[in-house]
Amino acid sequence: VHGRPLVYLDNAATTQKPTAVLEAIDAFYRRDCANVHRGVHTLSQRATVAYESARTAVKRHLGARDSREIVFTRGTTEAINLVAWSFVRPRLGEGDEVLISAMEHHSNIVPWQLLCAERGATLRVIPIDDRGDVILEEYERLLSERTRIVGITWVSNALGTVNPVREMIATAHAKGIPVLVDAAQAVPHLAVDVEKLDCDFLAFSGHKVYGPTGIGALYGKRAHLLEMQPYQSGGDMILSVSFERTVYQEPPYRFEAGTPNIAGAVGLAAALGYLEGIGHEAIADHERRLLDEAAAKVLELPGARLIGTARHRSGVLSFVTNGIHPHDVGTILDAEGVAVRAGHHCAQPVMKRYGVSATVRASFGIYNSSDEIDALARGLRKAREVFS
Ligand code: 7TS
Repeated sequence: VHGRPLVYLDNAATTQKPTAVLEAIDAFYRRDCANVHRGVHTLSQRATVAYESARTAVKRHLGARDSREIVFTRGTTEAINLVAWSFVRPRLGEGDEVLISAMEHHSNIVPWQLLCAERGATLRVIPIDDRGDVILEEYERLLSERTRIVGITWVSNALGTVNPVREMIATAHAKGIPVLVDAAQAVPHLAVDVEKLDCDFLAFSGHKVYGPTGIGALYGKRAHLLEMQPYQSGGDMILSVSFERTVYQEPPYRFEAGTPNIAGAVGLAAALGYLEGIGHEAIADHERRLLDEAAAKVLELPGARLIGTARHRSGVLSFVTNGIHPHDVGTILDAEGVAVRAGHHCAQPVMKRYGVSATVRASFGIYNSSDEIDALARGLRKAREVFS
């Protein structure tokens, strides 16, 4: 980039793809390309096996009990919308409440706002403290007999906060309230076990875990999925259709109308296998070191302030530099070959909470190195020189 080696520190937005993922997609299109669940011919059967094996890979990676608890979606956004419209909508009446946190990505805010507006319900927000931790006493206070769902991010894309989701789920369940976990920023960095978490739903995106774009998954407890009506409809999600009456497939197929992203699922399975090959402990150790190094280097910069200093953080370092707009920092870093995100990170309420309009965000992945943190620091010093 601009004649420099690329230093890619925008992994929270999307990740680069390992060769294993590219090759799996290439092999699918070259050797096995056909539609799924319909043909008797060999390629169709191979495509179906590849697609359903990918579902098993997601089940294994999330620690789910049953592959039928995995619904393929376009990503986290579509998974949250599916829960909102198919699970929550029929349960949400006038005066009911949906509870989310103050650090949600827009995709875990706007669907609930739309739904609440339609049903005459209220969106409630768990406040966060100055460090970027949810205030758990407030959370408990906000859980009421009117709360129909809690939607909480596991890891914040704007602050890096790792929320105590297991405890939060237990607290909600003690009051009989189901919980959806937005794991878009968690699956790339943490070990996930939906059985241990006991979450009702969990959503993530393939492209943030080194897989392709346009594929992701929703984990949902089987009992919930069985109760839910289709969200979109058409081919592949039916058992029989007549003009009088249509009988839907069982979950998960009921929620996968139309030709799915077969190659995407194949690529996602390869990505999860790749991550498992490295191992979660190694990933966590490596990324923890990068995060600590980057935080120390950023704070050496005069006038720099971290946005998000929660006790437990992962993947993301958000900061502002006194007197230099984040977009200017981002532009100067780009000229040095360093890719960061500058902006509100689709979490405008978080920016408001900290009284800033934008931050610079460096976010880390498995392939980043200490040398790259040095390149970030050099770029930041350059920005400081240009603007001083
Ligand atoms: N939830 C969180 C916590 C996210 O960080 C994102 C995307 C989403 C949901 C939506 O995921 P999608 O794959 O459906 O778009 N976050 C970002 C980001 O931080 N920069 O670009 C996208």
